[in-house]
Amino acid sequence: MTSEDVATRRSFALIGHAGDGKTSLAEALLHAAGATPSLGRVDDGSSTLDHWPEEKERRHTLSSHVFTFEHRGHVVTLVDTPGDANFSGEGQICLAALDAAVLVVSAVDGVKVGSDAMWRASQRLGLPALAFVNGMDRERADLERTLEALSKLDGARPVAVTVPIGAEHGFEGVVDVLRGVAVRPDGEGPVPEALRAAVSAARDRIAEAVAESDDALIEKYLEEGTLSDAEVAQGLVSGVRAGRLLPVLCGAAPASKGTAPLLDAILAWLPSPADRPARSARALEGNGELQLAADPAAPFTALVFKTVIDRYAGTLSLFRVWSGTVQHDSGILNATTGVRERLGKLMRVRGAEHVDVAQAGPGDIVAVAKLKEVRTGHALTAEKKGARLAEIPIPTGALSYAIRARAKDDEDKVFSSLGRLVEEDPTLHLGRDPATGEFLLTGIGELHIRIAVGRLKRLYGVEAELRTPKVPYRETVIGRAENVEGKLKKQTGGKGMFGVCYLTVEPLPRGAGFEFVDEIVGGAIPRNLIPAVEKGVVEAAVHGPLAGFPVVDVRVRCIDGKYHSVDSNEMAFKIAGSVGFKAAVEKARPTLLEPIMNAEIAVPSESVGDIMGDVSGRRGRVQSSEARGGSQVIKAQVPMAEMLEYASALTSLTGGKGAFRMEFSHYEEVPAQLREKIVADAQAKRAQET
Ligand SMILES: Nc1nc2c(ncn2[C@@H]2O[C@H](COP(=O)(O)OP(=O)(O)OP(=O)(O)O)[C@@H](O)[C@H]2O)c(=O)[nH]1
Ligand SMILES: [Mg+2]
Repeated sequence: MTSEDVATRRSFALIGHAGDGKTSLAEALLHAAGATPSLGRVDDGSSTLDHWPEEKERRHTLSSHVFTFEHRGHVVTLVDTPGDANFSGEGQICLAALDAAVLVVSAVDGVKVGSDAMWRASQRLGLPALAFVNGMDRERADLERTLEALSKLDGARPVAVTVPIGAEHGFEGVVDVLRGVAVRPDGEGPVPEALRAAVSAARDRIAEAVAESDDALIEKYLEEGTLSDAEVAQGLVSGVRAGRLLPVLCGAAPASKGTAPLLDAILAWLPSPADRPARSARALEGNGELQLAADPAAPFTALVFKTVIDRYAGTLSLFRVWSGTVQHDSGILNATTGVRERLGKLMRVRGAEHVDVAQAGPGDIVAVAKLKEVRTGHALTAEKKGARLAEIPIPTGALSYAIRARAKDDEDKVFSSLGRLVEEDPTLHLGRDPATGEFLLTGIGELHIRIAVGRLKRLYGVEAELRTPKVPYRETVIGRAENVEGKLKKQTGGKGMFGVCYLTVEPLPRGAGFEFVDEIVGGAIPRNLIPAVEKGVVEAAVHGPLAGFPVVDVRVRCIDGKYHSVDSNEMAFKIAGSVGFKAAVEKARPTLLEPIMNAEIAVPSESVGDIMGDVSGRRGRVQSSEARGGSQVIKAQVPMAEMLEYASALTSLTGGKGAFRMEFSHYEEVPAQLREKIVADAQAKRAQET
């Protein structure tokens, strides 16, 4: 692969709130580029992207889907991500492997929680972006209001680059402001007379925005009051690639209105891999930190951002090449695990299908089958002179259900199949409750977990049962306990065991985690044995003394100790640490913390009163209520424990017309009465087991 080839690569994710039209837009782009023979539609199940049966049935994207196509000398990879918060973690992992984002928002109700969450995720990664205001053909569509809402997004400098022709049911297409042409689904034409002034004003606003984003151009603009077409075009490219400008297009995706200009903008304005900042990586030979550019001649590095279970090809790993060029049938190294692997065929992904390619270079996104130990997030590299890119962080969920096989005989198959699903979706986690020994399936929300169980049945023909979700309570202290002794003294036969530590325990702010501070002076505990005290403390913190939940937001200071030159060893100090920690926590007014969720509930206005009452009944705090589109949106903070089966409650309160999403916000102390009940339950459970 050559540098000229790298310049032709584009990759981007479609991001936004559920139902705002990402998949419809992706289908329109693919069709406009000639990548699909007919226009796929979400509504009749003909979408190439939403290809899971569950997606066709629910008409929502449940996992990100990848499609690579060629268009006008470019190789473009589009990733359609799910808007529902239950599945957006997986979409965020994909963002880390791509060069740009296209934010899709609704012309009717503008920026919603899902738009905002994914926008923030793309901003954290510094991704250049375009925005597409979709649904211009719908009643109450309003571009100006939506632009206003976009300008409130963190770090966004929106500037409209298309002007709508007609409105609502009469929406025909758009004027591409910079080219000065009207673009309708049946072709291009002159700007309608009635829109001349609006188009000219839009061009002025683009020039102004471009000038403001560029120090060199602002001077000229202030002097001459305008910029040349070439300056505007160039300024727009550099403004977008540097993340300083957000060009906003508009249209109606299923009708292919406004979508052709978006395809042009993707090729013209979004960055090629070579336009992105270098990524730091750790050299595997030597130990230096490298800055890796998208150089096809450099050693191969890549990130695995997705794992797909394919019915025919088995498990596929999708990776994005950052540097170097890799051939099919070549040896590589998993830089994360140190395991050597052999790549078989390299494939470009086209929805549910794949086509072979001989090689892949910077910016290319390809799939390979059956790698031994490669997981989503891992870094791959060349066998020689390799480097390790920072792995992609995996967002995890907080809602756990106990899960077991419906039929006892299926147990092995259920858990091995679940293992594969978890490999495919790393935001799901299968673990064991240490207190009860039950298997727990942890995910982002109820729907996330239920869809996984549904897929288990469809893909592997086995049925699993879920039981009431577990709330991930935490323990902490609200007081201080000073100088609490932790002691182990044993004399059995010859050699004894001896270790004493004195611990002070104090609260830390919420979310601060767990800290151990070594304040031993004068060798009261020998240096080499202090880590053993810490180990004992950390292990004891896994199951707090109150109800067996992990202890968080606590600082443990080891301030003094005693040792014996013969009888002291690591084991003795570890036990002393653990004994001391438990005693200190019990003296420092231990309490329980519970997860609080940010919930956003959209309902018809006649249900608002009922919903608010219900939220208060769930110990929730309503924070705002505002009209959006045809519905009322209530934002509230509610304890997770009260929201476990909210989906069905909402359905009955609103006759099925409500929608909600929620995500973890923070931990708060559990009210005293409830705490007593949770502690009593935990103690009863423990008593039952022993
Ligand atoms: N009238 C109109 N309907 C649209 C438009 N875009 C999408 N739709 C419809 O809105 C619904 C949702 O569209 P999708 O493309 O599935 O939305 P999405 O953003 O992919 O949703 P998720 O996959 O859940 O995140 C479908 O019924 C589409 O036909 C539009 O521009 N105008
Ligand atoms: Mg979709």
